[in-house]
Amino acid sequence: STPQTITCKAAVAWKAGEPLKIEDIQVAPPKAGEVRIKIVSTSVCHTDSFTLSGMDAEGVFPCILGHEGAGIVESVGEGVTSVAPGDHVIPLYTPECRECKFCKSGKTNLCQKIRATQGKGLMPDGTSRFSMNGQPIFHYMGTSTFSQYTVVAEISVAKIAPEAPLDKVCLLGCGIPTGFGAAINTANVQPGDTVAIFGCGAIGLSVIQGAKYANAGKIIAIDINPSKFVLAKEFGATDFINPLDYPDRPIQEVIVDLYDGGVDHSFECSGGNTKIMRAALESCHKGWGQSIIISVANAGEEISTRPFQLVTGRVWKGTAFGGVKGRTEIPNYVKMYMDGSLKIDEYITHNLKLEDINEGFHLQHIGECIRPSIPL
Ligand code: AHE
Ligand code: ZN
Ligand code: ZN
Repeated sequence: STPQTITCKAAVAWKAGEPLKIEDIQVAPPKAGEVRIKIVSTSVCHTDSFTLSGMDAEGVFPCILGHEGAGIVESVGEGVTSVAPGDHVIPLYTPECRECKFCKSGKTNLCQKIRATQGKGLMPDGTSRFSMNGQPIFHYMGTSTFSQYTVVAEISVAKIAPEAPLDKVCLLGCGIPTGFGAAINTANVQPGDTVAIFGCGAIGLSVIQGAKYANAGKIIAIDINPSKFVLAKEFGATDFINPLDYPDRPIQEVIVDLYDGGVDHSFECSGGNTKIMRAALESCHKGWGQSIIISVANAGEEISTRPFQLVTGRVWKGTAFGGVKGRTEIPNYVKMYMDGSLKIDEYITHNLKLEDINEGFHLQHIGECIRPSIPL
């Protein structure tokens, strides 16, 4: 039977800086190459509140935010072959078409096949599947998981094992692969390496998890909120530094002193603080230390350091979605969770209803919540 328009609940971002509002919206059927998904669970990532704040250069309103979700395929458009109704899936904000220059390069996960329209809040054909009483509503990051139903491109869908609990593996939509992949793919942490993690939220914890998986030697957790060290330790951190304990010295100086000239790898997971990005770079060992920028800074922000830092062998890098090619690799992250070699449950500090999603944003902002799990 031909799929029809669905009316369902969604959290709509009407305007930058305003709380999300739960509305009954319309979700059109998937067009050719598209997939309509019944979202079962979503979480919230800092980037959702970043875009809602109005600081995202690509933010368009009204839109439906959300990019950490999991669900079940409800219907597929013409020509879709890789998934079918009933399949359990995770929507991907970094797609994997396997045929664009980027996908074929073997050098990056940044598939560009639909990047232009995705950045404008539209499906690849330049239109939206979301509306409310005839008024179009924009998509977000190609995923829009704050809705009971969403439509995404086929290349933006990772098919996962049906046994996996969707209220947990929804976290594999962003934070966990981003941090874990930054350690494994982007930095290529080696056994015995010394690693520093600036910021111990969901991303930092995932870097810690990845560094431990790679058998790093010292794993240094850095945060100004020492309550974060409890989970950091559980995830594998060996050393703990609160920069507020060193009010008279830049933290990079402290780290270079304490760790024999600096660390092999540093990871900036601070939520977009460009001063911390600099401190992370300057904590690296002369000659080879590399620093990975993970978080998203406000529109207009710039990073700086003395060029001498790079001349003397430190390397500044960045990563999106941890370098992970989602359709190929996310099913393996699900398997690792199922066989006990990847932690997910420990991140979920709150269970919230969709109606309370603004509270989730708030709790995350004040550092109370690592990740909420929100059933749709
Ligand atoms: N739209 C922003 C940039 C936002 C951004 O950098 N997004 C990250 C993912 S954040 C996940 O929580 C990303 O993957 N970027 C790669 C890409 O292609 O967007 C802006 O500055 O305009
Ligand atoms: Zn995210
Ligand atoms: Zn591609």
